[in-house]
Amino acid sequence: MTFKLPDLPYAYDALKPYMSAETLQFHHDKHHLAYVDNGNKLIAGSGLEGKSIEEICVAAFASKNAGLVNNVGQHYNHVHFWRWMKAGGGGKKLPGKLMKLVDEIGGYDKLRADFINAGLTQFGSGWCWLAVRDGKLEVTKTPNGENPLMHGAKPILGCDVWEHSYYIDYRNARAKYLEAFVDNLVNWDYVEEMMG
Ligand code: MN3
Repeated sequence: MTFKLPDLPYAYDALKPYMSAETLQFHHDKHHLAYVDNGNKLIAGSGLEGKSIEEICVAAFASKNAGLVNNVGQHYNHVHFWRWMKAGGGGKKLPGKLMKLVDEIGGYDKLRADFINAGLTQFGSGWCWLAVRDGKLEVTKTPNGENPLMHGAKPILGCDVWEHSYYIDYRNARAKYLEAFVDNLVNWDYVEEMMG
């Protein structure tokens, strides 16, 4: 497959004041584009060209192909990251099917605390996640371009904790960025849609 940079599903300034147009211009137009371009170079001749992006993530991780893990992994992660946010999102009003699974792991307040803590304790770059494994939710974190697909689970929400995602708006205050993401940006309808 040929990877393509998707358009943002909203205007560059749609997420302010929680995420600025400048952050989205650099993050989407430059960082994500680089993963797309590098992914297309690395996939050529790899034998994985005909696979889905999910299958490529799993196969690249299993074969310890770090270039593909990081570039195709980041492409997958960012395609969804843009859609995991919306203006006026966040907070505890979750759609019913999702809320039911959240209640099974201790409720919204615990999920919020666990998710933020996962992002805070990911040393260096990476992601914190809400994923589904065997019908149950779990909160995890991964380094660099890895994602839960590579660890046998289905990601339904992820937050990018690489500094390029927050340094323009929050400088070194990763906790403030994570709180703003959960409280003001998450598109819970898309999270539920990812449950399939
Ligand atoms: Mn990023």
